[in-house]
Amino acid sequence: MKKCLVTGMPNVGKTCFVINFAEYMGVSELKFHVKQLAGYTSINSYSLPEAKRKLISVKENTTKEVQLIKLELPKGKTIKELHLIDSCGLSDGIHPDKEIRLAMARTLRLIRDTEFILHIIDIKNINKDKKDKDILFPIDRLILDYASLEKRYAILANKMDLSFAEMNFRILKKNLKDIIIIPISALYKEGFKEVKKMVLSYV
Ligand SMILES: Nc1nc2c(ncn2[C@@H]2O[C@H](COP(=O)(O)OP(=O)(O)O)[C@@H](O)[C@H]2O)c(=O)[nH]1
Ligand SMILES: [Mg+2]
Repeated sequence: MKKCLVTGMPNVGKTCFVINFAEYMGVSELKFHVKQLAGYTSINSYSLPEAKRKLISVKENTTKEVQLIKLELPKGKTIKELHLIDSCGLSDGIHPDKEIRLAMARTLRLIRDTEFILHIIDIKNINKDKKDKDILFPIDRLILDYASLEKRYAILANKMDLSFAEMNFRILKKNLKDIIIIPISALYKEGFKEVKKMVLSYV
């Protein structure tokens, strides 16, 4: 069994990606395995519409737990299991809420301990006045600097359905030439074929 961490800043669409990608891969009932602070794991089951309604939100830091979905992927004649992990987004500075600070610390540990990282970036979050890696927000740059050297790593440039996204995507590609960047819309399940290909090459 292999693990894949979906990470990035708050509100970039991590949870939306995890739920819709699981749906794309044929899952009809979502079973989120949630690590409880007491040490045990509980299972929260949702129908797809229910998961979307309850877990995806415009509010920052909606996801505080580490929640994972077990995906079964057909590869040749065998079935491979992949744990797709969703967790609290990382933001700048020291968050005033202790619960969120602890959740972010858990995400940092996951980044350190997981071999395969899908880094979701909101295509809005690009600083067009800068060059190279500096076009990313500082947190995104830190994740990229660490994970792209140490891990199997790709950026998923999300929210490509938005109007200015194409232009920002071209700028992103031009400035990060050595990085695998897949344009997606987690909301509309676009670009998932490419992601599936990458995931299958890993499991
Ligand atoms: N337009 C657009 N909005 C998206 C997309 N993916 C996620 N969102 C929205 O972004 C917000 C944050 O999504 P969520 O998955 O909760 O983000 P998370 O904090 O990274 O887990 C929600 O309002 C989603 O509907 C996308 O591909 N396109
Ligand atoms: Mg979330």
